[in-house]
Amino acid sequence: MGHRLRRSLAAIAGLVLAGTGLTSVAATPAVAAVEDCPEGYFCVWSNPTVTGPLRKLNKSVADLGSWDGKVRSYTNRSSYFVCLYDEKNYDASGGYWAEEPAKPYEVYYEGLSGSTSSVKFVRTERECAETAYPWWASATSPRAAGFGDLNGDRRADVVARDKAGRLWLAPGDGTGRLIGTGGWNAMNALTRHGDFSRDGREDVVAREAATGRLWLYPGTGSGGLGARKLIGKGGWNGMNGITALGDLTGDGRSDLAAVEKSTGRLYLYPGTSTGALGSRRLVGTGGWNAMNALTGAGDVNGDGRPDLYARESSTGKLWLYPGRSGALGGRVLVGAGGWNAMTDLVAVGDFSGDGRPDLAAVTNGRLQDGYADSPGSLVTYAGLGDGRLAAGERTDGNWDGLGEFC
Ligand SMILES: [Ca+2]
Ligand SMILES: [Ca+2]
Ligand SMILES: [Ca+2]
Ligand SMILES: [Ca+2]
Repeated sequence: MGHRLRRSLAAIAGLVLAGTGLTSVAATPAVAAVEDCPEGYFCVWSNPTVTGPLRKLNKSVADLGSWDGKVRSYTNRSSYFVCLYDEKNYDASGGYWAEEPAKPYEVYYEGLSGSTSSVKFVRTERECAETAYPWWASATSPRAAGFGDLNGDRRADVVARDKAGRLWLAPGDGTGRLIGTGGWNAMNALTRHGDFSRDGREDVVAREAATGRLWLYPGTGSGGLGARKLIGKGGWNGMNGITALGDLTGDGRSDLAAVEKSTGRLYLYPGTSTGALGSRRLVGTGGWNAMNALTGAGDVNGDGRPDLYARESSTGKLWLYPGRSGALGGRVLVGAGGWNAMTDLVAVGDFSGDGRPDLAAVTNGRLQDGYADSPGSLVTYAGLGDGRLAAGERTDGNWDGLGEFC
């Protein structure tokens, strides 16, 4: 990666910025040059003090041409991350720098010699060197699981929210497709498990942070999402661990579970024929605040009822709560510890291709297996059919720099 130093304009110019009402020093030529960069642009200068020839950019340039290696200082007034590559054609292998959006009064130096050969505008930092979506592979399951598959091809799909608030479908062949163009950062819970709208297609449920409302985004059956429908008028900010978990009540409709923060009680919200949620019922009398992750992994023990995995925050243990008729049975330990090293637990059905539901997790960089792990590694756990999981396999290391998964 090219060596670059970050300096605020005030630091290099020794000034209080114009427009703050505190200006007491006349602008120097350097300040005038920075202010020549219009809002919405990424500007580069050929001198290291924001002076000399200026080039204004508002779109990616694969080859800077006469400016190749000449960029000595720059500022970003665009709303994009700007990737500065040492190689042409956005080749990250030679090193790059990702500049944050909208830092209009910060100026950056390239050191004694410029090294930038190409510049790319992207929405999220990870796109400087990676795809916007995570790399996800899933095998075709011998039978439809009834969940985890948004496009009906019997391959488990992952939905990923990126840092820019877009939603991506990763259908299991290593590709990704945009299914939500923006605004998803307004949601602070995402979950999906089967069909709520009664059309046989899997749906997504999301909680809106500002209002505590719960929204149903009906799946189109081809991987996309249709117009949303309100299924919870408010109060959902009082709940933790909102988890679609499948049909626990046995009426063929997918249900939702959530923990009431004030009491630690686990409630089941049964799906109904209208797509709305029915009256909640108590399925866990207390203590559920001790859990910091819930996931509805499907029928992992093969008795026909959907089950729930929960992670205990104080111990990092993973517990299985087997589904009963409209209730949960006594818990069984399936992970003796270490699960706090995971940011996300992703349960999207069978992705190993043996018909048994599996579990995936994304590391958060905490200690794992006795050594510090890097954040953003995907670890997959094949379901054994009796609720237990095979040892985790590290599958891909590029699940970092993303938001939530479901
Ligand atoms: Ca699929
Ligand atoms: Ca549906
Ligand atoms: Ca079960
Ligand atoms: Ca499997």
